[in-house]
Amino acid sequence: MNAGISARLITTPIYYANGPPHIGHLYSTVLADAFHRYQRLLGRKSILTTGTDEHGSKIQKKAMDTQQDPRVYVNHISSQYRALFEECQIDFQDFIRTTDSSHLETVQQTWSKMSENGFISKKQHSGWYCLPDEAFVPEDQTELVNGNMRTSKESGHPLEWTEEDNYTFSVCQFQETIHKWLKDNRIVKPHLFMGSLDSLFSSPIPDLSLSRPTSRVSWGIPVPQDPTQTIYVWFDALLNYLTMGQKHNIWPADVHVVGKDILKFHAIYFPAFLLANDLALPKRIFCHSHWTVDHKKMSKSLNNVVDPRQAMSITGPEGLRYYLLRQGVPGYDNNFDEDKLVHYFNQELADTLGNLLSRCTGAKLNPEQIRKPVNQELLDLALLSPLARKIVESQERLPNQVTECFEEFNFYQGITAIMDLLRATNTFVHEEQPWKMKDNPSRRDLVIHLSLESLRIAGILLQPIIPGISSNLLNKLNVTNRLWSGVTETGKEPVPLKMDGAVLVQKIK
Ligand code: ME8
Repeated sequence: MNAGISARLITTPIYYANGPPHIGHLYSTVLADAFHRYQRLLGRKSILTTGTDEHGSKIQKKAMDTQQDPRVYVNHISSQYRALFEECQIDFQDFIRTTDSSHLETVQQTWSKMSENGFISKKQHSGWYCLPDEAFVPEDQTELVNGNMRTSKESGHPLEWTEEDNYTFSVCQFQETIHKWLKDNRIVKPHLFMGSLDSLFSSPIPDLSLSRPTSRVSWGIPVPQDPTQTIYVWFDALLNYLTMGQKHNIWPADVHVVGKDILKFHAIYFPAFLLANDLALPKRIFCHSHWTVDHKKMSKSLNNVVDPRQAMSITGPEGLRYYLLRQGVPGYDNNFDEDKLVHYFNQELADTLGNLLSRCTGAKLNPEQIRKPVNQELLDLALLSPLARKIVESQERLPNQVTECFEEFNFYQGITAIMDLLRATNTFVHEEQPWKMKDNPSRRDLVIHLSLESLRIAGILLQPIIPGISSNLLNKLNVTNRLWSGVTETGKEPVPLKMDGAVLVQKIK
């Protein structure tokens, strides 16, 4: 695989096909999509992959419980993820399913190579197994609850004692290399998540069991040349990135977006598999926290899981994307709040963005329905009011400011800066009252020009966040160069507006 000169591979986790998608799944995907769209606007080739994780005992059990063939069951769930992502304008180039035959080949080939090179050996393995997390949990990371139930300290899920023959992989031989790589290159972003990993490196990392007896788990990829064993679902799932990398001829990935609950798998086990295969390690692992409800973890047992479709029925998919990226601070847990979803939609998208557009494109104020540059003398900062000066300055500053934020996935900060400019522009229009400037057309033109410039700049910079609304806005403004670099192109000629009569953002009552 070659590291394509400018192509980038951006991935989301692949989601367990054991239930419908919730808001957390959509969040991982929207974060990755916003970053991918931003890359494309920079003029880079970027490939975004997502998909579903369809094997393992958890899914086997779920299919059995609902008396369905596992294949039929995962087909149904996987299609729900795909449909949701399409509806939310996730611009993915590929959707991998771990039941795809090309993926089976990658997994078995990788296994065979690791086995030939002596990295995998068969052993008796015993330990506490956590079915919901699909992982063995070391004794010191377990605790007794209510005197008799052993649970995982990390996830709180119940454990069962398991003794079986399986193939294992020694992770600790790569431990030092991986820790040094993570630290020296600051691979994990935001850096605060390194704390949870550092503690795992403080003692030898236990061997990882890489298979399950087929008698217990049959829904999975068989171990090559040993049909009595099924490949461990996390080995299978993590290699999805390799299947995608090989298919698109890009390696390593530029960024794997993951939730904090699966950071360990991506920052320790996955690199260990890659090292055992002489493959390059990822450039960045972007980790995010979780969405809570009433400040509690979302869980099926608490019956508080937020269904993205319910949220979308209020604001539509663009409103939900906006909310997730506007309120979501990746380093911290965020509380999902329907009132805030509506609030941001109405206050920022409808009142601030939509209102500014309708104000300065109205037939009365802008009878020619054009967007035109103004005389340079008029723009001479000395002639401008303090508020106008502030707007010109922030129009100039904003692109770099937003770039810095988006580079680090701090979409919430970038959006805040864009909204600050739009709000200031609304205030400017309000104070200047251009509709009263019949006798001063050049001043009126200046006010309209600055307002439409704020909208054009905001429209370009908001494309990764709300692609649909931005595209409508830029269509109405008749902006042709929508690339990131085009943001500084004010244009020298008047451009006719293409107002189509439709409201940009309809406020929710
Ligand atoms: O872990 N808030 O799949 P998964 C924010 N198949 N994000 C959340 C969340 C929440 N409350 N709950 C889950 C798996 N997520 C594996 C991944 S990758 C090779 C295999 C996000 O369906 C979080 O990013 O349980 C989590 O990592 C991801 O959903 C997948 O969850």
